[in-house]
Amino acid sequence: MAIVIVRQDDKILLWKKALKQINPELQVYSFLEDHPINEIEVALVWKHPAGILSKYHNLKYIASSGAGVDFIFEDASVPKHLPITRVVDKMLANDMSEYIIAVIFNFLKNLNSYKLMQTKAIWSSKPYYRICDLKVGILGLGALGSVLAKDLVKFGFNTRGWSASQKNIDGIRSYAGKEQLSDFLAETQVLICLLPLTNKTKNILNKQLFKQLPKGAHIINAARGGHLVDAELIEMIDNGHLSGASLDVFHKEPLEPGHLFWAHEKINITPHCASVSDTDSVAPQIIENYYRMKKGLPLLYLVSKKEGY
Ligand code: NDP
Ligand code: OXD
Repeated sequence: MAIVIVRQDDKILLWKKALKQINPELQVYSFLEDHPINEIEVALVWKHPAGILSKYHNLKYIASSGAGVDFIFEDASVPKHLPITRVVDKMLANDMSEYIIAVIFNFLKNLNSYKLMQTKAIWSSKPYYRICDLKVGILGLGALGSVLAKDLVKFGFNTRGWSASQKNIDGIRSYAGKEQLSDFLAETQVLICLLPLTNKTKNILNKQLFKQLPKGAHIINAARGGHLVDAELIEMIDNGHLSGASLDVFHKEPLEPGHLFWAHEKINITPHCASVSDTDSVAPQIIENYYRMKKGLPLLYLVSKKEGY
């Protein structure tokens, strides 16, 4: 009766410590140490090596240690019958909101342009936006997008959101489904992507979508690199339709050294750090689900296999 942590970064010990702190009796193993394969019932994963999970024959479910689960669906060897859970966490949502708000203010006040001008010793001021001038649109009003939407409203931004189903959030104009996407885009000057990466949302940030935004719009992608068609973003910035983009996520991470995004003056890059699961904040829900599984109760934050999120 044990949990195995499978990830390829340096956070395994941190997760182990956070879980053991709640229940020191719990058997928690790193996949890198000697561990009883047949006793493993839960795999707590983040970008695990493909193929590895099929060796745990007594697995009851797979827990993503992040909000996203696309990397689990991408591993064709993951047994199809296993439930998948994901992280829904207040701190994760607040961190994302703070990140996006910082990026929006950067855009509003041209801070990146000034940083660039500083490197060339250029003294020249630019017109700036005010909060009241700007219409902000969020693709995805889920655990993260809905918190961001409420925070943007508190700041006074004119805010709209697009999701699969209609939402009722105070101060937000809600658009739903493919039929309402064009209306949502028509006035959105800052477009934020917080969608899960699924068959339906892959490559959604493409030329055809960008063309429907007003001239000068800014793109923020903090969801997944697979949402964006990189070459079409560059084309639409270079032809002047878009003013620029702020990207936290990429097709291949780390972003490859020669990628055109690195040197593009109108593209801001952060290294997939918008919001990162805090082990102490998230560990209680991992343990809660472990007990639920033991008691045969429904798991929290189950992913829909059909929808892929
Ligand atoms: P949720 O599943 O809670 O929300 C997803 C939202 O997207 C929902 O509102 C859903 O609509 C909407 N949606 C899904 N598919 C479609 C579609 N085809 N058309 C329209 N709307 C759609 O996810 P989270 O908010 O928790 O996370 C979103 C993503 O953010 C994660 O999947 C992950 O990729 C990324 N992320 C990035 C981080 C970073 O550091 N850069 C950190 C954490 C997450 P409905 O509500 O109607 O179902
Ligand atoms: C997540 C992420 O999905 O960090 O949680 O990207």
